[in-house]
Formats: sequence, C-alpha cells, structure tokens
Amino acid sequence: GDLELPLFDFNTIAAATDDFSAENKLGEGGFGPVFKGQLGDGQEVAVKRLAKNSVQGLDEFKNEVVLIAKLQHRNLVRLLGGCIEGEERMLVYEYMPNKSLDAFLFDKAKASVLDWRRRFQIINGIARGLLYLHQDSRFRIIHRDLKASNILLDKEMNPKISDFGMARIFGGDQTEARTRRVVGTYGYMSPEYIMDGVFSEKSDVFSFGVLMLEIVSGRKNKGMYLSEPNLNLLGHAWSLWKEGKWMELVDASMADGNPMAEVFRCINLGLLCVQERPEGRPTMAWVVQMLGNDTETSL
Ligand code: ACK
Repeated sequence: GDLELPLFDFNTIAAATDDFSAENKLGEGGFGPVFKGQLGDGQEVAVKRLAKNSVQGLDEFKNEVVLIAKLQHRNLVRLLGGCIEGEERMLVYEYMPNKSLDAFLFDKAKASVLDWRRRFQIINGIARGLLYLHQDSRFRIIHRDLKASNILLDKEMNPKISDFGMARIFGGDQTEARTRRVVGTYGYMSPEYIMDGVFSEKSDVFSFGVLMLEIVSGRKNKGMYLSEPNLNLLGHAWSLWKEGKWMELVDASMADGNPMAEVFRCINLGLLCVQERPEGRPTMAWVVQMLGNDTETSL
C-alpha cells in the first residue's frame, strides 16, 4: 500500500552526513551503521544505513519502513523519511541528542543525572509508547525487542522507543503468534518466548517489566527469569520484595528524598509484569493507569 513516506535522494543524505564520515558515525545498529547528519535546513537527523548484501537486513528494513511510516506518537522515535536508490537502503530519523537510556542507566557517573522524577517520567513515557503500539485503533504491534538500548532520549530526556526491525503486526483478533526464529535480547525475553517462540502483548509486557526494574535499580538484568538470583536482577528483586526490603533495590546513585510510594508502586508493577505465566501479567492499559501521572511529595 501507500507508504506516504518522504523519499530523500542519496546525494542529500551523503551531503548531510559528510559522506558517511567516521566522525559522524553514532554506532552500529541492528542492520547496519547509524550516522549523524544535518539537512540543508539545519535539522539534525540520524541515518540508518542498511549493510549491503544482507538479506535478513533487507526484510527487517522493509518491515521497519512499512510499520514506522504509520506510527506517530511522542514516545516513538519519528521516522522522517527513507532512501531507496540502487542498492542503497536508508532510514532517516529525528536526531535524539541524549542517545540511549542504556548509556545513562548503567554508567555510574551518568546515572546520577537520572533523579527519580526523570526516571518516573521515562517509565511513564515508555509505558505510553508501548500502549500506543499495542492499542492504536488501526493496528496492534508487538515490538519484540524492547530494551534499554532501544530507548532513546530527546533534549528534555523524554524517552522514545526505537528499532522496529523485529516488530510484528497482529490483525483481527489475533493475540499471539509462534515463531521458529526466536530473535530478541537475552535478559528481556519472556520464558514462553525463549522456550516456545510464543510472542504476544504479554511478552512485550515482560520486557517492559524488566526495563522498569532496571530503571529503578540502575542494574542490568543478565540472566533468565528467576534462576541465578545473584546474577539476575529479577530473582534479586523478587527476594528483596518477599523480605520487605524493596528499598534496597533502589539505585544508590539517585539522590535521597524519592517519593517512596511511587518507587514502591513501580517495583510492584515491575514484578507483576515479569511473572512467569503470561496470563498473570497486566496489559499496558492497566500499567499506564496504575502508574498515573500524579506528583507526590517526597518523604
Ligand atoms: O546508544 P547509542 O548512542 O544510540 O548508540 C546507538 C547507535 O546509534 C546504533 O543504534 C544511536 N542512534 C540510533 N538512532 C538514533 C537517533 N535517532 N538519534 C541519535 N542516536 C541514535 C544509538
């Protein structure tokens, strides 16, 4: 169908990125390098350039273009256009000056920038972006690779979900699908997805729960579900919760004076989202409602 996607020509993008110079390289994405660029009108952009001869990459590229062209939400990274010329495949996004959440959260020096207000704002934004994906009236999209490195931060540190290369659309009243090609990121994948290739809204909710606990604790989840409590953030969080010591989970690099009721609510919600049984996990609609957006006075 119609993409209604602005197409840039190759020369425009080459000029914007100084011919894809090494200085302009932001990093390596799922299907190729990402470059910083500046368009003629001064607008800063991020350009994803598909690595050539990558068949799987091409599928993911098409998938992302078709999907993202239809998406618009303040918590999703905005696609400005594409470039398809000869063998070239590129995606042009709004530039996110504060890079990924991953880079802040797991870096002791930077994590202190993230006080509780910011963390709560980030959790809320991600929840709303994911709810939009799951619940837009036109489509239901399962992201399948929600993780800290796929959350980008804008100038005001508002979070935007990125990387839709693995996302899938559900039509009609479909609620789950099974795949033999399990793709995603260890530590964020739900048990039913890892073991049986079954994905659904509820597997995204699981990933969101991991993310929420990571944001509160500043710790990365390294293992699967509840095994290896010492390596595994989820097992660790659950033990602390059962012992009533949930405060110990809170990132020490955060300033004191956090609204404890809000912190408590986030940890509680995070643990509900990472339950082993998908049926037990809440929907994103419920999560967003529970998070609310009230501001509490600090204790
Ligand atoms: O963590 P990062 O700095 O943020 O490194 C990765 C890298 O490119 C490969 O994905 C960065 N990146 C991706 N999209 C954007 C964007 N729209 N704005 C700024 N940086 C981006 C990402």
